[in-house]
Amino acid sequence: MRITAAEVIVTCPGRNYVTLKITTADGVTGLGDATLNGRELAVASYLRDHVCPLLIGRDSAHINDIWQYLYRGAYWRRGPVTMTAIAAVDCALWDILGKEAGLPVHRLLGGAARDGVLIYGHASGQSVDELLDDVAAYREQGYRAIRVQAAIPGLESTYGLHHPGTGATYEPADAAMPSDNVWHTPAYLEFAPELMRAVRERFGYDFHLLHDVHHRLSPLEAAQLGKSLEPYRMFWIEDPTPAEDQEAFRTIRQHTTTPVAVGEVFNSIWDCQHLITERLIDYIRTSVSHTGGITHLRKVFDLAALHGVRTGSHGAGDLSPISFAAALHLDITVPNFGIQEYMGHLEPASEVFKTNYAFRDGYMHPGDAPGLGVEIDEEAAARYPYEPKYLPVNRLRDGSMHDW
Ligand code: CS2
Ligand code: MG
Repeated sequence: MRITAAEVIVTCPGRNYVTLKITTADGVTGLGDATLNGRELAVASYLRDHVCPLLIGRDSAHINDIWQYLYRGAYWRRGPVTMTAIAAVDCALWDILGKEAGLPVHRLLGGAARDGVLIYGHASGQSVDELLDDVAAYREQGYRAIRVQAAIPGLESTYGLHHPGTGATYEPADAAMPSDNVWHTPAYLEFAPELMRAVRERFGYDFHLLHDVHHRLSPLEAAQLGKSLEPYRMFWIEDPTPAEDQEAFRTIRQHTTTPVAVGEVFNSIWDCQHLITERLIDYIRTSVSHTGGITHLRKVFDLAALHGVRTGSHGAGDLSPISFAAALHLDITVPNFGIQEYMGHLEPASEVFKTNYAFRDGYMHPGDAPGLGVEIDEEAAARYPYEPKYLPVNRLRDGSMHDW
């Protein structure tokens, strides 16, 4: 059906989200998540100023042609801003297609290949004891997979810790200007095995244990970490070394059998092609909202399936409920599904985004509402104006820039 409107909604219910709403001549609307943490306004402008005007009058059912038009037509290809904008258009068009067909998107993608989508939650603590209590809380909720992060003794800050009192999730974009964190790798390499040993000693091995290194090690340090964690049978270590140096992962592969996951900072199949075809990783974490939407992410997942790599998509709280819903529709259909991150969303996000997905017995279910199954309350969205927020930066103790 002919596209008659394309609007960008920027709102901050607990954190900033950018949402694209496409409307067709028969009044059907589709939603896409266009949130890029710390660079939200760049994507909002890319959409408002350079994409939305080009959509008016096009056929909303021509998803593939619109994807190619926006990708090839920009001349300046790939990159997080461009591919997040294209992703938002793509997901909104899949949403419309499902609504017009009266079917959930997972049915349009060939239907469910599993009963539910295995998810992992984020346990963290300012101390090992606090972390262990958080793991216990996730186990009691029925989680079958849990990521663990804890404060590193001797470091004043580290990645992935709930801010005390915020409950089951956290938001790393914590200030109107980037806050400075200080990192020291030796302290981390000393602490990580102790942390995993404490988790396994208290809870055993009947749940998946994950950990996010968050880009901070050299390839050889990452190999050392992987080797030191082998006794604790990790489900994966994530982002062990900066992801753009794809060949660096061969060093890790040569030294350890600890599985490796990477990809949340990637935004196209070309970013991860070498890692996948060379089998240098075990899970690809590319997300539906930063990697060109359902149309492109399917291609990444199909390439991964050819090379024994499973999916493990990014699902942090800065990917909106629309993105999470779209991820579930894809996750439940692909043959090489691995796991889906679910960090939850800070309130009052649920005032703005009305969702249909549901958590049962450690698995998520996308639901059977037509399309993606998410609606936006624009009046509620207007009550939460954009707030400038940046992700932290990391420096080493000598003051030199490092990877956050
Ligand atoms: C993290 C994210 O969820 C993860 O695995 O790497 O929390 C990441 O730090 C944020 O999405 C960045 O905005
Ligand atoms: Mg991560």
